[in-house]
Amino acid sequence: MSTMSAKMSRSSRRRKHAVSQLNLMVVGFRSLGKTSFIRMLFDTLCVRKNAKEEAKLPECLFQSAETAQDAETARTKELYSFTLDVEEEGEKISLTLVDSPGFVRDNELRLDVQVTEALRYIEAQFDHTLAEETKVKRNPKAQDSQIHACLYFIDNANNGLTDKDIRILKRLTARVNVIPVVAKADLLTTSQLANLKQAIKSDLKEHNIPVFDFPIDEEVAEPEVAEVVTNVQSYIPFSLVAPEDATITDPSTGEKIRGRQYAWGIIDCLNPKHCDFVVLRNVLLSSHRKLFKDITLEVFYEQYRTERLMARKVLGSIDTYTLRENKT
Ligand SMILES: Nc1nc2c(ncn2[C@@H]2O[C@H](COP(=O)(O)OP(=O)(O)OP(=O)(O)O)[C@@H](O)[C@H]2O)c(=O)[nH]1
Ligand SMILES: [Mg+2]
Repeated sequence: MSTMSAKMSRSSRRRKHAVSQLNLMVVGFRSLGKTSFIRMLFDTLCVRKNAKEEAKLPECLFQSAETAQDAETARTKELYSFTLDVEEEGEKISLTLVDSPGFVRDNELRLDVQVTEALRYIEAQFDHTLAEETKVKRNPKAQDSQIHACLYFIDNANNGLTDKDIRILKRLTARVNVIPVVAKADLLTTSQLANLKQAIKSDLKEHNIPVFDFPIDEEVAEPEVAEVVTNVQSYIPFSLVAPEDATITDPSTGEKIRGRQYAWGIIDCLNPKHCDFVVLRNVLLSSHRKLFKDITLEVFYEQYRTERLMARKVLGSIDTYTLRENKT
């Protein structure tokens, strides 16, 4: 092995052991299962060391949202985030999950304010990077708090995207990688879900909404995973089912599963035949993680940075103009 390649393999080995940061956010209308999704994802994570105890975790992760009288207390009232040190396929990830309050359906003004608040949060993370970049002495250990992917929850009671969805998605897709998901997929039959997915896909296309476009060339995917997930794009929007609190056992194996029970049978939330959770989880944490981060930095952050610098320039020229005006 030449010294050069030895050096490179050493540095790539080091990179492999370096902790990678990943920040995910969920947004959407009220009560679509955003917090339930965060809870389920949290439940399937392999948390390193005693990080589970160390990290300050939000109470809602351990609360039930099942009963009707709990609905009001279970509602997410403000945006919160928490960070976990996890290990996924041998890679260390510092994972931050951001949950946001559901958008209201019946008040357009309030809705716009809520979307602005979500966007402000995303932009505030860009501001952190911008501030760090302009420092004379940069902190090499500066945290990357940028939101790398944002799941947009779509109400399965509609026959596709509503005008409000379209308006919100247009604003979000200008700032972040948006991944559309259909929550509570258990409430739909197989053909209803297929029709809804198709309707959402054509609405996205018709209105030119640039949600995250999964590359057809699936080189980014791990080889063994690629067998299962040949074309991630075809899954969009991902269907999700969150488990209920009750203990559910698979009648065929007698094992405890994360699922939902009905009079006619059970759903296993981790079964790829029942919903797309496992596929989406793999896309987020493994196969497309780096791509989400690269696009965030190279496209969304760059765009934001340019806008900010332009705005500053304009403000600056106004300042010199007024100064000159005042002098004369
Ligand atoms: N049938 C079904 N119900 C679900 C599913 N996921 C969540 N729920 C239920 O839907 C209700 C709302 O769930 P949450 O996770 O609190 O929804 P949310 O989007 O966080 O709500 P807000 O924070 O108010 O916006 C709860 O009663 C959940 O039990 C699902 O996959 N299927
Ligand atoms: Mg919530």
